[in-house]
Amino acid sequence: NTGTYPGRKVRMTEITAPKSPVTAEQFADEIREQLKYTQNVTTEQATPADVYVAASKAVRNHLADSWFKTQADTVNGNTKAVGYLSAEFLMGKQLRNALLNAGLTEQFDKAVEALGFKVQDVVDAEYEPGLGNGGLGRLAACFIDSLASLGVPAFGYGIQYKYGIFKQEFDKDGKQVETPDYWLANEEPWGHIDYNRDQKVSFGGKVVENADGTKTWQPAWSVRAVPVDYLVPGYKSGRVNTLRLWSAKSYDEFDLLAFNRSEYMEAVTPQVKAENISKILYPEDSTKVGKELRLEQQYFFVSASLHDAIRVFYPGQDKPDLTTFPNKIVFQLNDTHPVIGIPELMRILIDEYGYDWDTAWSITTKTFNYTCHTLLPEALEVWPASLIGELLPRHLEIIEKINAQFEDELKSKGVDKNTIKDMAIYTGDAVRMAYLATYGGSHVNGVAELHSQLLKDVTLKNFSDVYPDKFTNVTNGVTPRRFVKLANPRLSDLITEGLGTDKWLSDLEMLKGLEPLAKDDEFVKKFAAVKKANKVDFAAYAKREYGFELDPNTMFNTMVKRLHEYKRQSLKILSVISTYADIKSGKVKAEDVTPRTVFFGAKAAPGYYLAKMTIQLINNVSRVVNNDPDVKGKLAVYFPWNYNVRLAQHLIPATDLDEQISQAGKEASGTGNMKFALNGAMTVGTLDGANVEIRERVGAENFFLFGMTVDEVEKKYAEGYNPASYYEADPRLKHAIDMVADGTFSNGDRNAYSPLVADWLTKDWFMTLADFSAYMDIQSEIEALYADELEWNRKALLNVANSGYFSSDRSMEDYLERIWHTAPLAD
Ligand code: OX2
Repeated sequence: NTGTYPGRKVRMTEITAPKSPVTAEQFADEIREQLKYTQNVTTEQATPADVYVAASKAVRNHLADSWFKTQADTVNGNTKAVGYLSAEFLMGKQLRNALLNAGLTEQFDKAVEALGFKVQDVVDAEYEPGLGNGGLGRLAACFIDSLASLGVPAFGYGIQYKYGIFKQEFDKDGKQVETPDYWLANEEPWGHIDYNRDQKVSFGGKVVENADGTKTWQPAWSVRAVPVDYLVPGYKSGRVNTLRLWSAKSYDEFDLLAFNRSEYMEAVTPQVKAENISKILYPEDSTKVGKELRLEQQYFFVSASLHDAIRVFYPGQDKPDLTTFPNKIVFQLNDTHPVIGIPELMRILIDEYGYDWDTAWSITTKTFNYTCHTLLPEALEVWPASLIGELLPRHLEIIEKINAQFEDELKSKGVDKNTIKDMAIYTGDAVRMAYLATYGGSHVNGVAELHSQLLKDVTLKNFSDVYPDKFTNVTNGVTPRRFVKLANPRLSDLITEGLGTDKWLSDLEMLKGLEPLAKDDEFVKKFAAVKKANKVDFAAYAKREYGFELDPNTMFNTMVKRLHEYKRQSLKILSVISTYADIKSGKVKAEDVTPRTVFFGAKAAPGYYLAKMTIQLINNVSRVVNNDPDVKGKLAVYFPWNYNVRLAQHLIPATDLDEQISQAGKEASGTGNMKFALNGAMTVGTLDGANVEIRERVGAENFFLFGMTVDEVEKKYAEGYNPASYYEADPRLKHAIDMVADGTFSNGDRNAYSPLVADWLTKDWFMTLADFSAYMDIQSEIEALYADELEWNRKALLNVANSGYFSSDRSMEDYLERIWHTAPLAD
């Protein structure tokens, strides 16, 4: 039962999960037992939330043996493990995924009914953990799912934040309001807190030089890092990996003196400070944050994880031979957030285990690799040296020494003085984490072809000139288990029917087999019926969750992603305003309008002023448009608040047209674009990020391309960009912006959006105005095709058939081959 990926070296062993590990009756008994002995309620007393916890624990028990076996094989086998260091893991709900991978889906459904509950109520009782901001965090979750499914031994290492990404609400004026996401308010059955495998993480203090020339760091304070383990079950691989999220606890260092002076609050200050470290996820996404607490978080989880890996791979050894460390585990640095791991491993090797500098450096550089997720210079972390010096004085010394060694190396390679200065890891004032990661690791990768190319040509050009072999690309991917099978069961069934097997779920390139079926009108009609049914479902969901009244007979047109100027939600909302104006004024005849429902989903960083104003504008356009009888049935705009993984799983399968309209050269990859294509949406997009590769694969004729290219954008910056000239030149654009300025969407208040309008007309850094006309023009093409239902669906089906490449299984295989040089465990 062994499958291979076409054209790939890595073989995937498919262990079919036991068909029926238990019957539905047995599983019902297991739930009853959990209710009785761990929940301590009778079945009669139980609520859906109790049943959710009980069922979750029962599933977890089913995975326990595979988990132990995987751990043992990871340590004893000859296969190097992967450590995925990430400040974010945006896991989404766990129950359905665990059931799928444990082969217990049907048993669960039947058992819950037999116990007298509704499956939906039980599943809804799960609260989604929001331990990530967006694409970067969700990517980490897809990657660990794929590693487990491929049977590659791996650890995800991160932080168990007490508060995840904020909950988004809108106030009566349509403004974003952030409320805390205390996701641990109720029992959380998935994480197992393991007090006996804690690690001590220290901060501050000073470094003293010993008589023999060695250094001793005398820290000022310490935190206890306690691991919380989550199971990461593979799909039909028989493997269960570990996601280890660290939680900060204080040591019992109670200041008795302060207490005796009856200064109770002061006495507990160290505890409060310690536990603050894992209190909250920074709600920033590819934007700059430079906060002391954030550096504490980074060091906290990275230091604990490195020590944990040594504990796991050299059990009980006081003097392990750590020159073998890079053969045991390879660490991937997910963006710059964990890069402090490089000086930390140096410190561990030199100060804790007594290795000399060169040996330590050789081990360290073999151990780490770095993935960059951005091109925005402001999103590459730079830490003030003073802050590192205060918090991690020994690390600052090590960084200085790394930098000195780096400069020598560059000199010896004949790099000129000015370039060496530009490349400094340590400038004297600051530490550039991306440069440290590039020099201190074996490989650097971008997350899509175009992005990796731009990293080499622009962002890290000097580095790629000196170290060309370090640079590679791995295009992102998404897990088909969560984003097709769980999110879109109807489409999954149709795919299985079309291919005659469900093996595509672990070999997604098999979707190619659907291509001939795009010529079969009957199959295309079935495909269209799936989309229609999903839209009807989503309308019911949106009614229940948000009170929206949606018309599933309209085109569902979606733009969901973090709110950022570069992603250009502005472009979309200006086009909606323009369409609204045209329908209302009768410029477009009612019978010529393609009825459309436009969805936005987006959180803005709490301190991001223009992004928050854009949210307010969208909400107010929604209010005006949806209440205007002149456009009723033709145009509607909805902004379901608090976009998260759960909403994604409902909305993506119901979408006809997906928006990927960032300014070319700004979106590193995008992963939503992949999810939409795999679920049979058509894309309107620019040549940016992974859009480029999606279009290449699905075919230019099956993708709505518009807008400037990277080169054209660069040229325009160089010439001097004047947004006002576009405003003057396109009357549609002028009218739309004037409506924002004249109070149409602010009850007559002409000042409500003036900062946004002023930015558009005078700055418009991401050239929304310059791409507006092209964007409006492509909409006519889109509407023409949409009018031909069969042709539209044929093309949408071709998107599905040709998107198999965008499986995160394939991404993982690329990492294995190009970066990690490891393989799945033998059985
Ligand atoms: C995001 C990128 O913006 C997005 O393009 C990419 O698809 C995703 O990471 C996964 O690679 N923070 N979030 C990102 O980059 C940073 C920095």
